[in-house]
Amino acid sequence: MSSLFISDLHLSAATPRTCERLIGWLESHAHVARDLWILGDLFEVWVGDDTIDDPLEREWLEPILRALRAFSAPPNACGPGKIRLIRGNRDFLLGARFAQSAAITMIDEPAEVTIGGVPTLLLHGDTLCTDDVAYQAFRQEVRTPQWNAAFLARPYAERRAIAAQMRDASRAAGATKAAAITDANPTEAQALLTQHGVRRMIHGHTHRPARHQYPQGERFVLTDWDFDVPLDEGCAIGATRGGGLWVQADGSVHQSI
Ligand SMILES: [Mn+2]
Repeated sequence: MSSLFISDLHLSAATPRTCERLIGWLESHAHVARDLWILGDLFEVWVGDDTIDDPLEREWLEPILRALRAFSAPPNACGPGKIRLIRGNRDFLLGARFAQSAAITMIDEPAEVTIGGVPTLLLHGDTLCTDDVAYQAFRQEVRTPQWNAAFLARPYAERRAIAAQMRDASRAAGATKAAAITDANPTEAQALLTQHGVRRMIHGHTHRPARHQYPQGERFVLTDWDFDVPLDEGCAIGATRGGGLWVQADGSVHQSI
């Protein structure tokens, strides 16, 4: 039995093909997976667990929640906890009600685990992008319990409007940043491997799937999923692959669609 890793699906009402793809993928992989790790950005945006009550969002979200629950249900597994999720920078407000609705166990990052006999560090990956000083300052601000509580206390519609503004600002800022700035910093990655005493690291976030090798160990970057090409963003986004990383019981790693 394998452990599977996926990230950066960025699901929303605007990504019906990616939603459909994930549902099919979950159905076809449930019986071969010992566990599934979702390493952040399952959703394009998450302004709070009351998203589940929004009739418009429910339409695409309910089938996703159902497919996630089915992955962990008999005969695929004997109870919840088969799927573990680390929050990403887009969906860091995922909470307990979502976790229960999807039969998912939420895990704080970085998570030190042994996968296929190999000590492994799991994280979303945005913390590795230390060259993006402006982003790290923003992240520090919005990831405090105080910011979260104040934001979640606002009305749902207001939270959605703020999230849309933040996404537009982030896109505008991202357009002017050099590619190297928004990638993981290799020195930071190597320091983290040493600090945690692990030989392997798996993360997403950068949408630059790769296997990097260092003296300290290796770093796998997961691919994002996007089977919906937004008309206004061209084919660069549509060119990405989707799929998961498999770690077998013997510790070997395979990339799959
Ligand atoms: Mn991300």
